[in-house]
Amino acid sequence: MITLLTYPPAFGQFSGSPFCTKAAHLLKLSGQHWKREDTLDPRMMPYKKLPVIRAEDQLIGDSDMIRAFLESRGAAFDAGLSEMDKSTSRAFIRMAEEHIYFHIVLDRWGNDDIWPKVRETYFATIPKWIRGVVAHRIRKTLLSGMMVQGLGRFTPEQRLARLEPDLDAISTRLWQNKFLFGDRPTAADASVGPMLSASIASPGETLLSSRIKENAILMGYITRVEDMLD
Ligand SMILES: N[C@@H](CCC(=O)N[C@@H](CS)C(=O)NCC(=O)O)C(=O)O
Repeated sequence: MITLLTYPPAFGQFSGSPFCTKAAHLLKLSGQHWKREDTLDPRMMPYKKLPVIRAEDQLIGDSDMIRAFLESRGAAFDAGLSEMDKSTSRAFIRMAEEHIYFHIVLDRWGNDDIWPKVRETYFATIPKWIRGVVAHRIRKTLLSGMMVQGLGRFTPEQRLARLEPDLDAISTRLWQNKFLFGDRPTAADASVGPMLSASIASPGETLLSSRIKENAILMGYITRVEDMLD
């Protein structure tokens, strides 16, 4: 039995972290037996991040490495895809995880209206008298990381303009398909679906969440991917 070490559910999602939700999708698609174990503290984990899986006393961190581990056990997430589609899949995964994800971070941690709700959810187990100080310190570190990454320097309007082509690219693939590469989910859906779900699940309206909610194709896709974890 594989154990997925994950952040707990938040904002109606499998986890407050779309990467943990991605790992849950990969596990489900792999057909392996698995269970979840929730934690809020990644400090003892490989790379000090979640998701992590525990399999036969081995800890495997990072969702890409989790994917590789499951593939080494026979999972074929992209079975039937052409080499051309596999290369596009790679690019879609990177777009979701290395671009859309950081907009979610900024929407949750950088938006002064949304932040208080995020703080009270993510840091709920920290005693109230110290919660504000701890959360503020982590928020400051994270937002300075976003300045280094670059997206933290843009206005919400400029950020939406950068997201539009990504959302168009995803919608285009879904125009005639239930999932990104046809009628059945593949590895790209395990990454793109949770990033879109997390984008609309942040506790408050943002330009990104409104933009996605206006798009019936994206909303239908989000529901289909979320349903896979039922
Ligand atoms: N590249 C990693 C990203 C995982 C990640 O960024 N996890 C975040 C939550 S969404 C985390 O655990 N952050 C804790 C920290 O940075 O201290 C993956 O694919 O698993």
